[in-house]
Amino acid sequence: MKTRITELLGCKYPIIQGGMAWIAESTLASAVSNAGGVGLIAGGSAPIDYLRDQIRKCKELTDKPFGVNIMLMSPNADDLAQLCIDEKVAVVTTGAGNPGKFIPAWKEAGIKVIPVIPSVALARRMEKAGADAVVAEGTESGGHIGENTTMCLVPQVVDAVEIPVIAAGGIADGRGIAASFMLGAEGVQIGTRFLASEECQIHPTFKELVIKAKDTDNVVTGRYTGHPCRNIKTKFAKMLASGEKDGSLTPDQFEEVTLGSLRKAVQDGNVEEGSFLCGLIAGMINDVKPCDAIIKEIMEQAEKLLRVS
Ligand code: TUI
Repeated sequence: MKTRITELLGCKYPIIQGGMAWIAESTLASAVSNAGGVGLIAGGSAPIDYLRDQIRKCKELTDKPFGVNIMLMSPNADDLAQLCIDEKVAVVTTGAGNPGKFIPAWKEAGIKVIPVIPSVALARRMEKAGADAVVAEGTESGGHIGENTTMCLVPQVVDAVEIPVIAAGGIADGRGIAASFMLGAEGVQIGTRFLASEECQIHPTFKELVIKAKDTDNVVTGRYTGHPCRNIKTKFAKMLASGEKDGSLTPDQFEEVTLGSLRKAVQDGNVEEGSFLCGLIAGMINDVKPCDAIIKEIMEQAEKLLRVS
């Protein structure tokens, strides 16, 4: 299945992995790239030495293209952005902000730049700033989200820009890819499905929560802080949601109790104090498989539906 995205990135399949903060590291990224997609390592708010180490490990684990996600709210985003240039990373995606100021230097270094955007206005700005493609991310995604849905956002972004569009949010099987292509996307970004992969290094409790999640086991917290995040509906997430609703948690208190909660979920599987960021499609995910089996299954289904093979 050739699209402008497979051509741009030099990959077999038009699938990029979500740049999940605290989660996406070299084992997962290299497994996705080796399976024909494009794996990503999350910069998150990691120390620069950690990210450098992960990039170098990934280079040892795959000779296929892979990328780095820069989370723009990170206090050290400037340093991580420069590291991508120094390490000659093939692809950079960005999240949680406007990467405009970094784009000229990334382009000059030959990096393919793909901002993740939640709106048409930002897609247009990114195209003007020189982005190679955009990920149009619907509110079905896990983690930090915008308000528009994948179904509504993707065709509007496709109509607004000339550069290729990658759909994200709620895509975990071949039907999701086929639907995205019908909306005009030329690739998909998949995050939540890879949480339940063998190569994903999250705590086993996190994988179990993903697999057990039903369609309704999901909640958005933190809208009043300006950083809404989609999570699995654990007791902790329910407490945050009700505290936000009834005013018993101020935004400052919310920030305080969620400080470090991503690490507690990912590394410790701590359901009392961890934030298990996860997309709405988790209800459809029922097993843990290797990344190559996940991608093979998804692509076979998509190709059948799209009748390209
Ligand atoms: O970035 C994500 N998902 C994320 S980042 C993350 S780590 C985090 N930790 C604590 C608080 C917040 C985040 C977990 N999940 N997805 C891409 C994404 N980008 N979604 C929404 C946006 C976005 C929002 C506003 C992109 C640009 C933007 O622009 C604002 C502006 O400056 O114009």
